[in-house]
Amino acid sequence: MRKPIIAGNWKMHKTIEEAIELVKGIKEEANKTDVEVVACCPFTVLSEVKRTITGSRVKLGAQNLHWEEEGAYTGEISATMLRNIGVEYVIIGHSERRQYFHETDDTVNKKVLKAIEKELKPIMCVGETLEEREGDKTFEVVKTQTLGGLKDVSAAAMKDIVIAYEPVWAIGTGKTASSEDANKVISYIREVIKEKYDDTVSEMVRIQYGGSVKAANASEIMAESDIDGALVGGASLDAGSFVEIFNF
Ligand code: G2H
Repeated sequence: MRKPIIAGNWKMHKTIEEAIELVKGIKEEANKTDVEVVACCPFTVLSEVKRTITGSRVKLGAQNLHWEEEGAYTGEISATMLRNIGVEYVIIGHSERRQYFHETDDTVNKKVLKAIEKELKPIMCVGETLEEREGDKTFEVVKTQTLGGLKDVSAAAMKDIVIAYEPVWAIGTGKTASSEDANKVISYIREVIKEKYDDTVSEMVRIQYGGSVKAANASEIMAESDIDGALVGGASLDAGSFVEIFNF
């Protein structure tokens, strides 16, 4: 049995005051559910959010990290720094990072390996663009991204890895993949994991769907057999809507 995991990806939103208000609005409800609830916040609010969620079941997540231990990397944040302030999850390779900050399967892989080494749990994102989907390349793209990101990742480490399938054309656009289509791609990712590892790993790994998830479509998405959770952007910025989503 895979435990459902609903993660909010706040992206570049929320001041400290706004962040505290948001997590105060979700933590009590999060304590009543068996669903794993994660808030992936901007670096600047992580400490305050950590303070606010302490004693609740909400887990703390970041949205990026650098793969080096430390050094002259102006503007970057290391895995050790994230662990130091109590971060448990970290989003890696979100399509916005691939698109605007030139992240590749190779850099995603370096980040995943460093996160594992430092006992952070990666939420590794994969997904095709509209052009790739229309060119019938969806399966090929998600396979390449999944295997590229998981290069040299051991079977044992897979228990702490979450994969997020986010079709790029569905992100922030209001368009959602139909839940059946999303389930088909996610089942395929599970097949890819099975080929690389084995049945046990493939049955254990949690795979989320992301892309315009909201209260109105969460239950339908979560009802699919291979979908174990959601990575939620816009709809995680409001406590009421995020609570409705994780109470799908
Ligand atoms: C996809 C998603 C969260 P949204 O990026 O990662 O954002 O729900 O706004 O489409």
